[in-house]
Amino acid sequence: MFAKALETQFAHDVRAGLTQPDQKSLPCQYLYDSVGSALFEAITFLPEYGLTRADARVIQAHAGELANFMGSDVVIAELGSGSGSKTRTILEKVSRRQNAVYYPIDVSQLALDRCAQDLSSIATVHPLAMSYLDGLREVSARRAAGQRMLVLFLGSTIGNFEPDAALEFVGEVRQIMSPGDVFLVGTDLVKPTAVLLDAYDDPAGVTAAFNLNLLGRINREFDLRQFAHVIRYHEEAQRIEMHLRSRVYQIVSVRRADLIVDFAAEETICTEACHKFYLEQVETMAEASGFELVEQWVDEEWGFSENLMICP
Ligand code: AVI
Repeated sequence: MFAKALETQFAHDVRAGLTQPDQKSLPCQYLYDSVGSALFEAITFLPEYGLTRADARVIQAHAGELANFMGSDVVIAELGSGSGSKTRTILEKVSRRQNAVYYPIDVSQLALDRCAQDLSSIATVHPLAMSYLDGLREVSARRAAGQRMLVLFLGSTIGNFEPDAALEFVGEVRQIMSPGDVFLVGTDLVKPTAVLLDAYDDPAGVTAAFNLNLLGRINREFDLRQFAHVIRYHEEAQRIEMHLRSRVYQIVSVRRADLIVDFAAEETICTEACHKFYLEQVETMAEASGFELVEQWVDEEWGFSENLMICP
């Protein structure tokens, strides 16, 4: 039932995105099928893409402080767990004080299975195959009276939301949380354009493969050689965009979405927007959503911050 609902949603989103009159687009969450997730993991090892290593450094440096701040009766929820390697450091510190209870929340059962396998030696893992907000409601409902919740949203996934949607999302998270609960949000910071262009258009072509795989996953009738990976940086919007540019005029039939779509030569599909932040903007977002920002732990080497927000 869950798989069928996801397939219906997928077909709907593909049809809606590819029939937009001005700029065709596809939701970036669909980049992460099993091939896409493996390619993303490879991206995190690229010398040009420092974001994930910066995130891990910040967490490594401050996990002890975070565990002390949370005290000894805490449940941990993570929105989009990925491979869970950064979370391991936090769980290790928490497990020195209590049995660590961890709820990874993800729509990908594959990611959840891996995460549970990797982390079950240090925490009691309860994977939730749900949307972020439904999963968080579930964790909040399941916790015992007086237990604090630590919600992790690492890796700057918040940057893949449009700014209004990010604000709305943080506000919705706040509504589910209670006084004393903590939200730890990772944000990639604004940095020189040349660094960003290399990070999202690496010379080995791994990001290009990650981007092109989206079309392959939608429909094997896409000829991936007829599309090119393109990166655009919008300085004012503080946003890197990934596009797929059609090399020629072409018509493609997308059966899963009950759609026949044509692409002009040079026309692009926008597949992802990655917003970069200034520290003050994160503070404004936290406060506008009803959180109090208590810490911003910064990795100066790459330009990344983990932002600790508490529910007053
Ligand atoms: C998952 N997300 C934070 C990555 C980013 O940098 O916005 C996704 C990514 N896209 C291309 N490279 C990495």
